Amino acid sequence: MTVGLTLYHAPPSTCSQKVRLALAEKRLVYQSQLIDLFAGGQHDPDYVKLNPNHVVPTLVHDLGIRCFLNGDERQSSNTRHLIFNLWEQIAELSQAMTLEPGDVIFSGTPGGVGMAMKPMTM
Ligand SMILES: N[C@@H](CCC(=O)N[C@@H](CS)C(=O)NCC(=O)O)C(=O)O
Repeated sequence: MTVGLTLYHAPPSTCSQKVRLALAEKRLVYQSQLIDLFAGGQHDPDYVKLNPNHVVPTLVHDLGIRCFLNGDERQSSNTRHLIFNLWEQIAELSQAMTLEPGDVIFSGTPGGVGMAMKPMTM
């Protein structure tokens, strides 16, 4: 199984617990990377590249986005290429509405849309 989410977290951190609960509620599988706050793991240069605020948790997404039409792959990309990342989209939408478990967010689309093909392909 490919795991597209990696959670950098610390067991005693309530901030981490909040995210672990949200992921469990949505039954999302993630790769776990433990950060030892008491040993200063949040200041490790490699970790700071991921989270310049030196805090946990950090959730990294790397999810494939693929679309097939009649068995032919038309689109293939990854969430890391989104112009507005998943967290920005959720934060923006949450300003205007209450998101519930199971809600689906339709965002933009990767290249490969039939209307933009030459010749146009539907
Ligand atoms: N706004 C952030 C806050 C994250 C945060 O403050 N994390 C704490 C643990 S709960 C932390 O990493 N502290 C590290 C430190 O103070 O050195 C969130 O809710 O995720």
